[in-house]
This record gives sequence, C-alpha cells and structure tokens, in this order.
Amino acid sequence: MKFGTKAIHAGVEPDPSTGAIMTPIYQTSTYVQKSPGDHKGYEYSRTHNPTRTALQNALAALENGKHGLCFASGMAAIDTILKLLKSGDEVISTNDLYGGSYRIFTKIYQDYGIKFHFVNMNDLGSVEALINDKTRLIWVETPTNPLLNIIDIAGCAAIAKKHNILLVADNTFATPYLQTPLDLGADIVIHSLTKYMAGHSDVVMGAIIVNDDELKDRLAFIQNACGATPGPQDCFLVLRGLKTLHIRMERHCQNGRKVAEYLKKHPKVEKVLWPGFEDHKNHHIAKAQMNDFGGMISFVLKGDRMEDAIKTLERFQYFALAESLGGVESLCGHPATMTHASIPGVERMKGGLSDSLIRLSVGIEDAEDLIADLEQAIG
Ligand code: P1T
Repeated sequence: MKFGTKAIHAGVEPDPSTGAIMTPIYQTSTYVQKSPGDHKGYEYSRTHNPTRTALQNALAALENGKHGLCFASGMAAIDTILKLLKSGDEVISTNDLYGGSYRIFTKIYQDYGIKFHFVNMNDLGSVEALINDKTRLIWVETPTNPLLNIIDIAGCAAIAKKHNILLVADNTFATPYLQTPLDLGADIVIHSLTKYMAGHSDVVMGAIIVNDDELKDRLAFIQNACGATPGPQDCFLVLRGLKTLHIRMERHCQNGRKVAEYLKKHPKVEKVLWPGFEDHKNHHIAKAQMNDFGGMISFVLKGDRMEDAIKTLERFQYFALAESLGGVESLCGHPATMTHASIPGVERMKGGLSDSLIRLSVGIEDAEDLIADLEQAIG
C-alpha cells in the first residue's frame, strides 16, 4: 500500500457495532466484564482504549513499524523512553535538539544518575568515540530543531548495532512522509504528534513506534504503569489529521522551497538554513534519506543582531509568533527566548544557535501571501 492510501486507511476499520466509517471517540474510562477476566480486550482506558488502538495501529503502519504507543505529549513519549534506563547508564545525543528534550535530559534524568553527552553528529566518529560499556542510547533528531542539520540515520544505526545500543530517532520535523527511520535501522521512533502529524494546532500528543516485541512490551508496561496516556478525543483528532498528512506535507515542502529560495536571495538576510539547498552541509544525506526537504526554515539577518530579529518577528502578519510548528498555518519563533530558552546560552552557541536566529514553520497558505509577509516584515 502506498503512503497516501495508508494515511487514510491504515489501522482503521468501520466500527464493528454500527459500521461508522470514522473510528468513534470511545469516551469511556472502563469496560464491563462478563466474569472477572472475561472481557473483549479492554479493561481500563489508561491501559487500552479503542480510539487510541486505531491511532497506534495507524502510526505503526505509517512508520513501517510493528507497534505504536501514544502518550499525552511528545515529552511524555520521551520520558517513557528514558525510563528504560538505570542510574549509571549513558546517552549520546545530538547537541542541536529541541530545548524540552535537553531540559528533561539535564534537569530531570541527570539527577537520577544518567549521563548525557551532547555531540555534533555531523561527525559520526565523535559519536563512536564516546561509546563505553555504560552507553545505552544514541539519541538523534533529524532535521534538528532549530538548526535544520541532517544526521545520517543509517550511519548512526550501524554504530548502534555494532555496540548493541538502541538508536532513538525523533521524527517530528520530517514525519514518515519524508523519512522512515526504522527502515534505516533505528530501533525507536518518537514523535511530537502535536506538530505535522496532527497538523492543525489543536492537540498535544506524542508517540513511540518500534518493531521489537520485547521492547514494545517494556514501553507499554511503562505507558500503563506511569499513565501519561492521551484521551480518546485527542486520539480522534490526530487520526483525522493523519488522513491528510501526505497532502499537507507535499504543500509544506513546496512552500518551504519557495520561502527558502526567496530568503536566500534577500539582500538583508545573512544565512538561511534549509536542507534542500545544494550547498547545505548535509544536503547529500538529506537527499539520500528523505523524500523531500520539509517546511521548517531558520534564518539570520545581516548584522546578526537580536533586536533586528525581534522587530522582524513583531512585524509578521501571516506568520504568527508562537511556539510549536507543523500546523496548516505558518508560525514564526525566536528559539533563543522561546522553544530553546531552557538551554544555557553557552551551550546553545556551541551548536550554533545564536540570539538572532528566526525559525519559520511554513504553513500551507498561498506561497505568494507568505512571501509578501516576509517582504514587509524584513523590509
Ligand atoms: O510539545 P510536545 O508534544 O511535548 O513535544 C516535544 C517535542 C519533541 N521533539 C521535538 C523535535 C519537538 O520539536 C518537540 C516540541 N517542540 C516545540 C514545541 C517547538 O516549538 O519546537
């Protein structure tokens, strides 16, 4: 089955009791049993819920995985993976990643005795050099948030396999429309479904997708034991969003290209970060592992001044100044003070995230209007 057909059909069946074509919102906390233990596969909604099951199956199908698990947020999904670890374990992560991921690593799990190494993953040699007998996970985000670096998933997977370490890939920016990390050798895919997957800025949710049965059992145990599960109404919204993922992503990519090319030619723009440019330092990897280049773009104005970036952000009209990304509407943001404020300035600068960087999530409006908005905002 091709991607668009999967996005519409995978995981969902007409409702067995009525034939409803849309998976109903099973707004129930519990399920009646005939006799103790004699039930229809559902006991309590923290553990299982039919609307969630449909979504989990759809996500697994889209990522070419076997099992999907949904969580109350992307951070809850990340938290669940980190709960696989024990004090003394080590994680090697990219040094350019979502501020909330950095925050949970350094402000929560470091205190439980887990050590995190942050490295520039453009150089896979530096990843391998950090591996020791305590290393349990390699953590990649690609494209990275917000610098749009591309990490070689298959290259990381080869290192992870050689040393018997799990490779986690945060696929939030790409979505399975652009890349399927499990096919490239990753063990665990995570998503903030809040973004492109749900696609309409009306829900906060996360997911994990894996192939391995035992790993799925451990993660499902944590999902149930710790309880950060989403409600059925939110699952319904994500299921509905998924049905147009391929159409939305196609347009995000087209608009992303137009906006990136416009910015690149703008006399007041110093640099534009977008993996579709042939001179992007990881373009060759992006071309090999992605189907297109997405609608996330970061740029810096000439002069590299934070006050100019802030003024530009204030002038935008269609690009709404807001946290998050991946919705149908265009957003703009200032990572240094918004999504990545929890990363200390020195650490941010090491990865190249300056105070003057502007991040755009290019929506699916008409590109001409978006470019007119950029024109008036940059001046
Ligand atoms: O916001 P939540 O659904 O909990 O997902 C966290 C998360 C995980 N991974 C990546 C790559 C992310 O970008 C995010 C959330 N990011 C934003 C809110 C943002 O504006 O970048």
